Amino acid sequence: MRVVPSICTFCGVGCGIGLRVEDGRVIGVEPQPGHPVSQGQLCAKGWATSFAIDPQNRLTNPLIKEHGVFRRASWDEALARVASEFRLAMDELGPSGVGVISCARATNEDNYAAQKFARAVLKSNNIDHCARICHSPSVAGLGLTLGSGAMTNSIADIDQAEVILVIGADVTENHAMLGARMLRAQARGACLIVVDPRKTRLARLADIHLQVRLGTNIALLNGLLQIIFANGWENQPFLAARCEDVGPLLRHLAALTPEQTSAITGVPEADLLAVARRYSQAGAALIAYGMGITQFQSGTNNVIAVSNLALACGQVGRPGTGIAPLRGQNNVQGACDMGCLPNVYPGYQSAADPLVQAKFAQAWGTPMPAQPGLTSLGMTHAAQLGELRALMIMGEEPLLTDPDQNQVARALAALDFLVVVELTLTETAKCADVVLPAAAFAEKEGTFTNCERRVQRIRQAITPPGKARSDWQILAELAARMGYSGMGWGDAEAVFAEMTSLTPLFAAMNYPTLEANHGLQWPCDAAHPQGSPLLHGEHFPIGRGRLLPVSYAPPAECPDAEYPFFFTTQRLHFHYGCGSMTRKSPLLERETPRGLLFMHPDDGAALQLQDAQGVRVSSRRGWLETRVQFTDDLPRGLLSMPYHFREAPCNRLTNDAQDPRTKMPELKACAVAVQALAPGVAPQIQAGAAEVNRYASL
Ligand SMILES: Nc1nc2c(c(=O)[nH]1)N[C@H]1C(S)=C(S)[C@@H](COP(=O)(O)OP(=O)(O)OC[C@H]3O[C@@H](n4cnc5c(=O)[nH]c(N)nc54)[C@H](O)[C@@H]3O)O[C@H]1N2
Ligand SMILES: Nc1nc2c(c(=O)[nH]1)N[C@H]1C(S)=C(S)[C@@H](COP(=O)(O)OP(=O)(O)OC[C@H]3O[C@@H](n4cnc5c(=O)[nH]c(N)nc54)[C@H](O)[C@@H]3O)O[C@H]1N2
Ligand code: SF4
Ligand SMILES: [Mo]
Repeated sequence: MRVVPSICTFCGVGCGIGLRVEDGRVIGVEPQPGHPVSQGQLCAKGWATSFAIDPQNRLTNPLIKEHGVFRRASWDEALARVASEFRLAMDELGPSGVGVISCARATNEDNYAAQKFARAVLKSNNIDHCARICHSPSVAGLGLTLGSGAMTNSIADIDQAEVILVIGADVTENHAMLGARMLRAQARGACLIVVDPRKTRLARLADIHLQVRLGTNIALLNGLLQIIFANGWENQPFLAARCEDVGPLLRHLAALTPEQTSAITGVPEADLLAVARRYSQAGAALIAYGMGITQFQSGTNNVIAVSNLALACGQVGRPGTGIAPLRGQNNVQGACDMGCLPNVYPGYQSAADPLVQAKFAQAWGTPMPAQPGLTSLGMTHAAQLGELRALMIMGEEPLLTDPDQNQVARALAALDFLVVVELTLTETAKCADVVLPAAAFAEKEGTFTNCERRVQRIRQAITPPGKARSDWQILAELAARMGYSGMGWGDAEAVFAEMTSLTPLFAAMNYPTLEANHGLQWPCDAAHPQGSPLLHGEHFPIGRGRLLPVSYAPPAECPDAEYPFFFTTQRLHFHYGCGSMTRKSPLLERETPRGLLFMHPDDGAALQLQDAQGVRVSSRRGWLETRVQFTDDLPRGLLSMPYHFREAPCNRLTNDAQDPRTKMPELKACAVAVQALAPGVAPQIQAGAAEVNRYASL
């Protein structure tokens, strides 16, 4: 048995793992001793990796759909078909008629190739990925206020914080190693504050839990700031030296009172006062936040409100302080950094800037698109209008994970051509015309960038199953067939080297230095050859920090007589995303029953429901059936579902009302009605759960 060092393929913490390899198979996983992030530990998902990538659960051949049925095809035939369909769409509609959705689970090298393919071959800025529905408001909001959308400090700063303020993140479940580290910090004396409408595990263990009403983040954060300024607790020297004029924000807050804040948020005034004092007066306080901040139509403003609080108290730019957007996917930071966004090239170089276009046109030997690109949901809408004809989806499952499933299904059906590059035959892949088998992380070389901007090496431990190939290899081959020779890299290292040569943020990185250091944190350039664990120590990339006034606005859809419950969505520790990987593990499947609706027992009693009874849940967009589970984690009137279960797809219900700046949909709030199924009647299964492995033989 060999043990090959790598990085976990699930969440953005980026734990160091060892892949145990025997007879060409990954038979198990162990924690990497001495890894700076995971410190020799892993969560249940990390331990279960071998099931997720097992050849038995994988696509091994290109597939072409004929008369509604998939058949095996050679790479030659499948790629020829993809190339000709993209050509056809481009001939008819030009570059705006085609697009690529990239993959935050794949490597930086794969993502660099995806955006290069979109821009250099398809001549289109229609390139996006799941950050759109995850942390796009962080990229935009912190970009506006600080000049950089990434985590300002490092994970290790948790150990130095006196106060840890967690807003809208369920850290012990979703960033388990960080949750554990926060609890260790609390045990050594740090004050832990959690702001969440649910009593999460961390909220129950916290020193203070502010159980805010759903969607009232801005009211709460503005209210805390008002109390801070009213008591003179702001950091005057920091404001004077490091920030732009605070006047407009002060005037904006002047009319607020703690009574009003308490009335809107449901948080007692005494708790508001305690949190305002603790956070502002701490020697070092850090804020960590997640989807409870970003997944609203007010997402960008929520992020700005977080940033206002941190800047006003000067809790940025020192050890133990900072703003930590807890990036979700193992490589979502990287997919953003690589420019898999319609508005930026690698390293956030603006796609609208003619100088940047000229730079890449010269480097890549072909003109660059000047027309702005579409976001992922923009592509969904364009497809429905017949304005987008051919789409490549590389490692995403929008049919389960995008809002308003019925609308997504209509959009995919309206396309002339869909190609999906995947590890398994997901629900989205089943809709495709061509499916291409991708190599999983253990089967390729490359890098992942975790939530603290740490670029880490992953190593090939085994060969890909069947004919599967790395995403970048597939894209390079396709580019060549479409007449572009600028992607003929020999290996992943060559892709990385090209990227660093064009991206100042990564200028001093290369594979040997990454390997020697357990990865390096960007910016990593001549001035910072060892990387940058701490950002904004002296100044912000935009010079002075900006405090921007933002106002509370309720979610787009609130409960009413027809749909009387507020509905939100969440994650569970034992499953990941669409479940296409974690649900392959019998150990993880055993931990969590299929599809659930969480409800306060008193709401259940009012509806005369029994625990575990079948219910039909409906919203203005669709309905589903599942089982109810009573829990006092939730307040009365608020229901919640996890989004991992294809047989109970909560995104049939969710609303795609969007943040005007980033097009982030409001995945965390909509209104639903609940109807009991007769006792003993099993919920209707939405998508054949028994199909999980039906296509394995293909
Ligand atoms: N086990 C597991 N881990 C994961 C993932 C997974 O699928 N499974 N996915 C990964 C990904 S992609 C991501 S982005 C991260 C996400 O990690 P988190 O950000 O922790 O994700 P969620 O559980 O969706 O939502 C977080 C919290 O927001 C709260 N919330 C809802 N509305 C509000 C509100 O109005 N205000 C406040 N303050 N809070 C609110 C919810 O109650 C919930 O506890 O997790 C990553 N890690
Ligand atoms: N209601 C609701 N909906 C949500 C959320 C929510 O909180 N509530 N959260 C949203 C968030 S934050 C996110 S990030 C999205 C996530 O949405 P998705 O990105 O669609 O979810 P994943 O389950 O991570 O799907 C990724 C797919 O990538 C494949 N994959 C893994 N590695 C590779 C690789 O190397 N190459 C290729 N080609 N494929 C690979 C896996 O097999 C898997 O099927 O969901 C969003 N949807
Ligand atoms: S905390 Fe995240 S990175 Fe670490 S083992 Fe768990 S899923 Fe993997
Ligand atoms: Mo995410």
